[in-house]
Formats: sequence, structure tokens, C-alpha cells
Amino acid sequence: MTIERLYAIIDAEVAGEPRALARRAVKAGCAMLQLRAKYLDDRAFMALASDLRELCADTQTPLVINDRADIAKIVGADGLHLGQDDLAIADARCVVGEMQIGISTHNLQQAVRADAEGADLIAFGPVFETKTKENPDPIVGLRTLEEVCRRVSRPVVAIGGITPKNAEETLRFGASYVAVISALPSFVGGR
Ligand code: TZP
Ligand code: MG
Repeated sequence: MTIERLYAIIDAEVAGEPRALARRAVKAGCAMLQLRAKYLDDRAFMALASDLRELCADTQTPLVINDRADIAKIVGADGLHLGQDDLAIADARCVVGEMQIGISTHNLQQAVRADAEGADLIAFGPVFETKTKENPDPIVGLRTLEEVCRRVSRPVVAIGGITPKNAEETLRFGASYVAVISALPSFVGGR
């Protein structure tokens, strides 16, 4: 798989050393870097986001912030990523303005709706079994991924259980990018 298709997610609770892992991912040439931190307090989230902002600037790698429109705006991120229970796209735009907004979707209906509501990027999954997400939605599989890719106008990011072994196949089913959390070190080195 070419590294330009890798959407690297730095999960503060999964990455042993988030800054070091992020540095390796941007140096390797990943397409985008997302910061995901479900349990950091605001100050720690902000500090990590600022460091990643600086790190991404060196390689002009787009930085995406998960969940937090406010922090995305403050650090001048390139994108915001939202789930089904987060702010709606139109509301998030009041905070972040013109920034790229990605939406997590877990079935065809959600993906079509995100597309209609103006998402810039549509994440779809879990494509395979994942141990990273708490209470994951049912596995969607490659055939449904293929259908979503056919039905939406925006680029699709496949997520969930993606490893160096299945990444290429996932792209063949139509995804524009593969998003990876736990297997990120296998793509870029480190832990
Ligand atoms: N959304 C759907 S699956 C998932 C998220 C955030 C977790 C992906 O993590 P991993 O370790 O790459 O399976
Ligand atoms: Mg979210």
C-alpha cells in the first residue's frame, strides 16, 4: 500500500508515545494525521494538539482533530472529525468555519446522510473486527464498504481493524484512504 493512502490516527490512550508516533507517521508521508483523545482533560488535549500542529507543519501534513470543534479552531487544524452523536455539521461549522469536516458512519444510510449534509470526508466502519473502539458498531465488511463508496460523492475512509495485510484489499473495494489506530506502528514503525 502506498503511504499516501494512510490516514494515521494518534489515539492518546493507545499510542505509547503519541508525539513520537505522530512524528514517525508524518515523516513516513501519511496523507493526514488525526488526534483522538477520549479521556484527556482539556489542557492535556490542547497541549498535545498544539504539539501535533507544529509537527504537521514541517511536512505540511493536514491535521485533523477528533470530537473537539473548539480545539480544532484554536490550534488552526485543517480538519475536524465528528461521530454520529457529536455536533451536526452545520453547527460545527459555526465554530470552525470552512475547515474540512469528516463524519464517522456505520451503515449505508448514515453515509448517504453525511454526504447529503455536506461532509467533506466519510469514514466508514468498522470494516473488520476492532478492539480499539469501545462498544463498536457491527462489522460492516468489504461489500458494504464497496456499496458506500459507490453511493457517496465524497472520499471514503475505511476504518476498523485495518493492518498492513488487509489495507490494499480495502482500497481495492473503493476506499480512498485507510484509517489506522492500533496497527499504526506496523505502518510507520515504533509503538
Ligand atoms: N471507528 C470505527 S472502528 C474504530 C473507530 C474509531 C477504531 C479503529 O481502530 P483500529 O485499532 O485501527 O481497529
Ligand atoms: Mg466523536
